Amino acid sequence: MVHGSHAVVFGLFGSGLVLGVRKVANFDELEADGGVGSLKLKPHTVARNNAARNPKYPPRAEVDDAHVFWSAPWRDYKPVDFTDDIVTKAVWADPMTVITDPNAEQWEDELHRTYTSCPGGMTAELVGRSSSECFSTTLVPERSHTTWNIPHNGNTPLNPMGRTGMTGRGLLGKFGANHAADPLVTRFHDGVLEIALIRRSDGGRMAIPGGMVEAGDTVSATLSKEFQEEALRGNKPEGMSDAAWEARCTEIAARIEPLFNRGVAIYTGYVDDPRNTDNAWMETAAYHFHGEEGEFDEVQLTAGDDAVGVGWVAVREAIAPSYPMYASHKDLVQEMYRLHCQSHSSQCH
Ligand code: RP5
Repeated sequence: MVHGSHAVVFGLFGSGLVLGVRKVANFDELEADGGVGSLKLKPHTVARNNAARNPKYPPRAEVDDAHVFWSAPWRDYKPVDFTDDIVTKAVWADPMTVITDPNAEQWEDELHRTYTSCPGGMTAELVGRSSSECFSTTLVPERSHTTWNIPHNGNTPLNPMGRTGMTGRGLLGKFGANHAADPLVTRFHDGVLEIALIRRSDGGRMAIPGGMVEAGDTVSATLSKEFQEEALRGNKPEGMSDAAWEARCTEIAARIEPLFNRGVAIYTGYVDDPRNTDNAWMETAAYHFHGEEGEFDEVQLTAGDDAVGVGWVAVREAIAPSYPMYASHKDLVQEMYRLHCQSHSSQCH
């Protein structure tokens, strides 16, 4: 059974915005091959790395390894405060009342804010252990009324993975966990196991074509939508009309749709995203979709030279140490490869 197959559902309920969790029926029947939660835990490093920061972010305060965890006292910690203007104005972002008003309606429903990270926060003892010991496979509330399940500073959530050198929300809309979905789409093509990757515009690293779970969407819908939007649709062949390309994309989408109901869960939980701050962080649900029946043979993502934004990349190349990938994406690809090779050893050489 798939563990952790869940949908994050946002919607208007009564007077307030609520977030609920429910099983995605068509994922429940699937074999996960024991995959979720077997990554090794490590404290965030990308989010503390000023050299790899998001182009819109100012430099953060330096945080050394010994001071990452909240359990390590640091009286002189002076994080840089940064929330991008776009976040303070956006309708998709939290209003400030979430942290200024302990009785803000956003906190009233105990399912409003959920997370999948370590209860009580990451500690040094957990480093190197299996992520299943830390990340829960179901979403739990960050706070139920006055009881917090994560570190917090007054009414403000604190990053369960510890200090990042920055307070505020940066470019993230939600205080606390911001939920994403990452589709790892592979094919075995000309004797090579390949994965669909995009080049991100915010820093140029290669990445899984994932995206935020938006209001009203489920994880499963987001996985398919993001693959189509980020990897497929941007590939219109030169000279093809918009209408012809739209028809082609619709035809491909219909062909691959069944595949997106047969995902293998790779990981759910915290990701080491460069946008993370002390008060807002990314979590993801990563699923693997392998085109076993040649579903992607004809899906020509423009070949992966440096100038393009998307391509089929050999998995072995993507997991090489020298291949720069975004956030925790190399870990996710490595875990997918490990699991896939258990059942498809002839594709892994
Ligand atoms: C990463 O950010 C997730 O793993 C996901 O790939 C991505 C979602 O953010 P956007 O691509 O929507 O910016 O942490």
